[in-house]
Amino acid sequence: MSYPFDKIEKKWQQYWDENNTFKVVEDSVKPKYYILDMFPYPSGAGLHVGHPEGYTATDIISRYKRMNGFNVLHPMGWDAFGLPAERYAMQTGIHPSITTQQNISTFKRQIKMLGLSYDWSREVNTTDPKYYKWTQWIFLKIYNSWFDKKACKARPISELPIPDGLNEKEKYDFISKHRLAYLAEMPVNWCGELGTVLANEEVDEWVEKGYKVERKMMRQWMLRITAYADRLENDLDELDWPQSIKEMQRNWIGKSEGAEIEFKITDTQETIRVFTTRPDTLFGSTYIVLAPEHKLVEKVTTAEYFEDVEEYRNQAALKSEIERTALEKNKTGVFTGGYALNPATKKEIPIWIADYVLISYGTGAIMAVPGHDQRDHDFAKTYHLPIVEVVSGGDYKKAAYEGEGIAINSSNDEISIDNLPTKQSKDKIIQWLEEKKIGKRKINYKLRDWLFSRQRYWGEPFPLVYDDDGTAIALSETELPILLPDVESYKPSGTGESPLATIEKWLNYTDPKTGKKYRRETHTMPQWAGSCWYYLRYLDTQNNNELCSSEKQKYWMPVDLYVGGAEHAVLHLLYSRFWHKTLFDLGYVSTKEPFQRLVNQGLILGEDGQKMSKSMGNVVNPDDVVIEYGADALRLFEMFMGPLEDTKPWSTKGVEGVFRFLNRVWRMFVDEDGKINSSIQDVPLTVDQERILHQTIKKVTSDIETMNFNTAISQMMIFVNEFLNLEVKPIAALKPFVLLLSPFAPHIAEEIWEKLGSKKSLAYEAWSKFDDSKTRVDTIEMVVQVSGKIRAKLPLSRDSVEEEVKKLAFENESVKKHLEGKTIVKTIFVKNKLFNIVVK
Ligand code: ANZ
Repeated sequence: MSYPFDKIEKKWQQYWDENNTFKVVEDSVKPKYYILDMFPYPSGAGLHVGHPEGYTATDIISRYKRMNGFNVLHPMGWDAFGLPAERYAMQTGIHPSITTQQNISTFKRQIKMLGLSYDWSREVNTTDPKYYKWTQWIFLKIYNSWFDKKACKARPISELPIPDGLNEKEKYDFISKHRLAYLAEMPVNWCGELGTVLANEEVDEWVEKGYKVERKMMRQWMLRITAYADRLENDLDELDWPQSIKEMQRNWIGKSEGAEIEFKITDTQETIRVFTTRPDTLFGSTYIVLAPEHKLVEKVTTAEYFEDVEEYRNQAALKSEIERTALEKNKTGVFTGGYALNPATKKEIPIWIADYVLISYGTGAIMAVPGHDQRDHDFAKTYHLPIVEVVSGGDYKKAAYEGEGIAINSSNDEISIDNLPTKQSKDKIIQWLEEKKIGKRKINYKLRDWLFSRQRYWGEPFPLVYDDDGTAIALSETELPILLPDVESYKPSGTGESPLATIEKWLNYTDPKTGKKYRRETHTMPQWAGSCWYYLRYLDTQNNNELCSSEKQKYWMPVDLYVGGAEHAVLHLLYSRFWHKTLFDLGYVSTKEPFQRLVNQGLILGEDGQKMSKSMGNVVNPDDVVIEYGADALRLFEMFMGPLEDTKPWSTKGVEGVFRFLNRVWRMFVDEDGKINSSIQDVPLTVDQERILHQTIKKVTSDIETMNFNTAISQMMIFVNEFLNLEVKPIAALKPFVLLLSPFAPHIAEEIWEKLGSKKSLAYEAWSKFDDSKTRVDTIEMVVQVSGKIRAKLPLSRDSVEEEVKKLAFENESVKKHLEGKTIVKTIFVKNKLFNIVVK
């Protein structure tokens, strides 16, 4: 019969709830430890077995840290704005707030059923006006700031030096240009048939259904994250994050060092600026390519090529950036009829347009060097453009040689970089360009400003209005929160605006002071907004006057450990670092970075080794596992599956295995009447028992510290194997074991602890200590062989020397017998293990 996990788990969950066991307040005496889980989006599907993996890991650390005297903050909440609830509302007419609430209750019930030690008094919900008031407030702070490049930090708009002599309009424009939040015409995914803008993640689905999705320009809010590119990159060095995630962030930021060079357009006063990482190849540039959207395209295109160019531009508009950068060989483009002067070779080179050049990167124009850039090489082959070798090292006729080397064919009457290695030729040519004022050193970033508007209903409204001229005006902080109004229909407005545009009453805003009328911003914020700063709200959820009090912030920040899926490696983590840095610059937080240590849990696959999905029918529901085996078994199994960071398949057998282990633990302590076993007695430990106990404490402790939970569990299994069947079980070994088990399987541990006579929860009991000298084995068993056959096993003290072993071996009766009449050839000694006498 299995142990009564069902009763026990309910009992202790209720106990923790009623006693507020895990509620924390600031305590200057104890060291703090802030452990954060990536809060979930409460989807309609309920909790997935992937969720408890990270949550159990952080729960183990939380419980362990509490027992080690830390003041542990471990909160949970809901990232509840987002597309699925809105789409569901579109289909059913049910308000997203209703489905969100239902989903939250399901998630909460499921999370509570796992016995996770959250301080529920700190729960947050991003869709709660009391929460999003502060999301809007941070937006206002960002909007009302500018980036001081010299100081490399954000500062309030009030400190922006405004040039003298500007009229009101010019002043407004000047300030707008400097704000960290600004309006820009940006492409959106527009689907005319649906009358709506699609989120990037929706595009594929509709295109597959045969809808036409094109890119349409729309005025949208942008956040100037690019101002922070350098700091976002540099500060990664100080973080205790997985290297792979740091690398992904670095790639996303994409720092690229090179130069900008100007090419004069023939017969005009205009120049084309290009960005290149290889200014040393300037002599090899045989044509120029503009992105189809480049604003000089109209200027350079001659009448003869006008039609071709127009047609090509229209086609390019239908392709996404990803399609355009795909590494296919057949690059396309058209000649514009225009020419520009290569300042190094002094040759007129043709200007083309091609969609492999993106408008959003660098200057949207390139100097093509087909000898040394493969994309240009492919293009030049297709369109029979000249290919020249300017860096030695490859066979430029076959493929571009993109490596470094010695410059060749690179001189004119003013400059020569011939015979110089790449690094020097770069420096020399940049210097020449700078002297001639036709180029300069330049660092570019792949990182783009953050497109922050969504044409959606279920998001935070912007605290902004427009006057009749379309001038944007920020509302005052005192008006926050700007509530999301109810709408009749969640269908898009048809104009590309969000459903908010259909609510006349809400749309019109009258300034309470001046009576002037305005129209509200109908875009909403992206789902990332609420998750950018939730870790700060947990510190002070009830504060209606501040985002969080500065004392609390100083006490708890930074987050000491952040655990979540690697799918958030880039966007969420980059966006929240950006917001945090802005808040830091403006003095609202005191740490440069929000998350000191980051750990990513691996994916849990289905039992078949495939990604869990409804269509594969391999989804494991945590509810089912808990009903059958209990929460402690689920927790223990998820930690026993393998290293936390690894991807690993589910195994029902594995759950049964840990469940059996828990039953053994139960039997070790509890007899059939539910009382503590009479075999548990207050007797001294034998040397062996003491050693196993101390080894177990040591291993479990260090494995929790390094988050190697699976091996900690193995060690506890060893312990149970040793103690389960003893006729007399020493309490002095079993009691500490309960504490070791408790972070992993807290319900069963609490229940046993209580049976052992405690009146209160073990949550704050002191963690068991080990004595390192007691973890070592002092006697060992020396195997004695005669010609490879075991003839004796001698109990010896550890590290006995050869002479000593030899003496005892030759005195042993059994060994003596096997040596009779033989000649000894040699002896082999392996310390602490083996003594072999080879005979003839
Ligand atoms: C000439 C050249 C010669 C280049 C050569 C490379 C090798 P990263 O490292 O990504 O910054 N480029 C610049 N702007 C572009 C745009 N808007 N769309 C597509 N390509 C663009 O790469 C910078 C290089 O990518 C630039 O250096 C430019 O090609 C191209 F042997 O210029 B290079």
